[in-house]
Order: sequence, then C-alpha cells, then structure tokens
Amino acid sequence: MQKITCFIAVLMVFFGASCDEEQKILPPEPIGPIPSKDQMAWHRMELNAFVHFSINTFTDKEWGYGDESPEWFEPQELNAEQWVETLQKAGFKGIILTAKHHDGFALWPSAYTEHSVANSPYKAGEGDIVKEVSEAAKKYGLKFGIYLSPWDRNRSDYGQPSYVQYYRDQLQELFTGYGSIFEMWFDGANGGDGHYGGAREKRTIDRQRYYDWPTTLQMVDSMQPQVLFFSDAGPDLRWVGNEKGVAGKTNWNTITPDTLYAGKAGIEDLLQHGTPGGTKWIPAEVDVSIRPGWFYHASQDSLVRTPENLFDLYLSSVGRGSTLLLNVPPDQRGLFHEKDVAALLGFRKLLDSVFQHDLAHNAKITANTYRGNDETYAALNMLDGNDNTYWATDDGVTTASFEMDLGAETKINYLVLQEYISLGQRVEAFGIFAWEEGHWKQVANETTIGYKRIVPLDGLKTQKLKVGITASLGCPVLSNVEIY
Ligand code: FUL
Repeated sequence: MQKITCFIAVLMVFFGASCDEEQKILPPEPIGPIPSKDQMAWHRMELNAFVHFSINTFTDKEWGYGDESPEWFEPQELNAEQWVETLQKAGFKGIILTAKHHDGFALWPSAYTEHSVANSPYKAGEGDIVKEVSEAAKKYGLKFGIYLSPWDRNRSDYGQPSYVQYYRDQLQELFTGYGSIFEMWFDGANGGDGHYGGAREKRTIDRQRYYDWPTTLQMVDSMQPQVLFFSDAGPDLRWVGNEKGVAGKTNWNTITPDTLYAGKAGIEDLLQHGTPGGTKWIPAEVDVSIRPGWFYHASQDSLVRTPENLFDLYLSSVGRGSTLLLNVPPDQRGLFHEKDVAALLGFRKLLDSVFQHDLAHNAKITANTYRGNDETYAALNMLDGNDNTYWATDDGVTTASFEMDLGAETKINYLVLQEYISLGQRVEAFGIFAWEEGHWKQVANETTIGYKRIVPLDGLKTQKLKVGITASLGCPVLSNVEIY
C-alpha cells in the first residue's frame, strides 16, 4: 500500500495536487456481508419492548385455544400512552405489539374476521388497539412494530391455501393503516391442536413450504420497504435460539441461512452464535419476558424481574452485540402493572448510574499500529464519540493492540468496545490486560465484539488497560471504547 501511495503522491506533485490529498490513505474495504441502512438503525436502537396482550390476558392463559369469546376481552382502563411513556422513560426505542397471537383474536377491527376487538365490549366494539399503540408510539418517539402469529387456532381453514391469503390480507391491513412499521415478527411456533372453527383437532403444516414466505415478504416489502422481518431464520433479523435473554458470548451477525426456516428444530445453537464468514447479515434479537409468562398473570406479580436482573439481561444481550426485545404484558385493566413500571424505571436508573462517567474520556490512548500511520485511522478516533470515525490497521494486519492510560490507579467495572460494523464484523478473538506491578496481566479472554461488547471487569484496579486483538477476519476496525 505504501508504494502505491508514494507513486500516487509523485503523480499528484507532478500535477500540482495539494499535500493533503497526497497523503490520503484509503479506508478498509468491507469484509463479507454488511448491515443494511435499516439493520444499522436497528442495531443502534439497542432496547425494544414486546407487548403481549390478547384474550389470554383475561383467561389467564399463555396460548388460547381459539374458541375464546371476544366478549371476554374487556380492558376497562386501557391506556397505550401509559405503556409507551413508561418505555420511553426507561430508554426503549421501539415497541412491538401482538396484533394477533396464536388464538387468532385481532386487536384491530379486521375486515376479514369476526374474531376481533370489533366484537368485544372494549369501547363497545369501536376500539382499535393497534391504532392506539401506533399513535402513542409516534407521540413518544418510539418506532412501532407488529407481531402477527402465522399459527391461528381460531380459523377453520388453517392449513389450507385460503388461510395464507387471509394472513396476507391481514398484513395488508396492518401495513397500510397504521403508519410506518419498523419490524415484523413472525413466530416460529406453528401448527398443533386448536379450535379451528369447531373442528377441534390437531393440524400439522409443512413449516418450510406452507406459508410461501417469499411471496408474503415481497408483498409486505412492496408496501413498506424499510420493514425488518424477524423469524427464526431471518431474512433480516434472527431469533437468538432461546427465550432466556442470552445471546452467545461469541455472537456473529453473519450466518448462512440457505437451509434454515422458521420453526426448524435443532438450530438453536447455530442461531445463538451465528457463523463467522456466513453469507448474510442477519443479527440475533434477544426476546425475553419481564415475567415468567409472555401474557399477564396476576399470580406472577411477585415474579417480575428486578432492575438488577434486567441489567444482567442487558449485559447478556446488548452487551453481546445484540438487541434486547423485552416483553412487558399489560394487565387486565389494560395498563402496565405498577410492579413492572417500577422495575423498568429502576432498570433505567441502574443503567444511568453504571454508565455515567466514561473514564476513557480523559485517558491517553495509543495503538501499536494504525493504518498507513494516518491520523484518520488512529486510536484516538475511538474516544471522539463519533460513530463514523475509527481505529483501523493496514490490510493484512489482523493482530494489533491499543492501550489506555487513566493517569492514576482507577477502579474499573466495565469495558465497552464497538466495531465499525458498516465495514463488516471482523474480530474473532481479543484479550484484555491490566497493568499490574510493572507488567501486563491478562484479565479477560474474549471472542467477538460486533456492534457492542460490554466486558465486566468486576472492580479491577489499574492505571492502564490494554486490548489485544489476537484474531480477526481482516484488519480490525473499531469505532468506540468506553471504560466505567
Ligand atoms: C413463542 C410463542 O409461542 C409465545 O407465546 C410468545 O409469543 C413468544 C414470543 O414466541 O414462540
């Protein structure tokens, strides 16, 4: 590279170009798949909420059979603004509503079914909860997303081609009537016993073919091209493989989805970790509930996660390069329960207190190497608070390190690292070292970084911290480092 630069410099001098242009070192080329603009925006959201609400809320069930009467759906104090305002205060950026769960009950007055809010006592059949939530989200600046269960235990034609058309008709209603939808959640739970219009039987479908997903996604995409499709296998966002709130410590945003499909068994481990060198950028989303169930059950009021527990979930999701989708189910009144509200606000307080003073801010940072010795790629870029500047090494240099001197011995709880993923995910392995009595002592041995990696350092005391990249798919490119 240096030779080419010199040659260009000679040419530039010959043609009278300025000194600045002369020294320009080109940025690294992307490696492998990279996030789309909408996926990038999704990475930056970090915290989104899931809201499970249906007749189940009133029958105390997790999975309605499909024979529940809409008459039973009667939230007396429903206030979508209370949900969204709480989430906004807690720092959530998006909200995804179960417009229809497996029981088939539609939270909006769908023209294609009688099994909806239109036949419930809620607002004497005049209510539209999808509308209320989408409008509240807009008011409080959250993005709005939709969950529409492919499995429908109410429909008599579930399993036949006509049902797939019904499903698409409902998507058409949702994607044309409620403004912009940032994420569409396709549940992998599919087929089994149900009411099915009175048949009361078990139905199995060919999970890979029945829904003809490519046609459905294309249809939705033509209405709202920005939408990101979530399913077990993508195509835009993938399930993390568990509902416990845990992304892999090794977490690649890339995976090869060729043989994957929603509901395929035995792929949990693959989904949790992704694949280095995978053919598509399909990041894992971590969905988990604030309570044991996805729907509200009064019996679980004492089991709401604590702020500390939510903080742990944050570390095992956002802290491992993923996005947290935390479910908060409204109660029978149609409100977030006081216990859940307190937990969410407590969680925010904890986050703010832990990540308040970035100690890296005033540190002296140096790297053992940087691209073309050009300041454009120097280590200082990781401290400037600008997502678009980064530290990078020369092409072919896949091991490198940087160190930060804090000026005095300091107690450290967390190290935050971010790769500049717009150029692809690269780092495969890195170590963290603390300066102890005149030498470097390794305190952590880690793998991937991705969009964000938060490594707990448990109150370690040191003046200097070093990060050594020991394996990378290409030259490492890091945009941010923080120390707390
Ligand atoms: C699962 C469903 O069966 C649960 O009820 C819930 O909706 C969860 C998010 O996904 O597959």
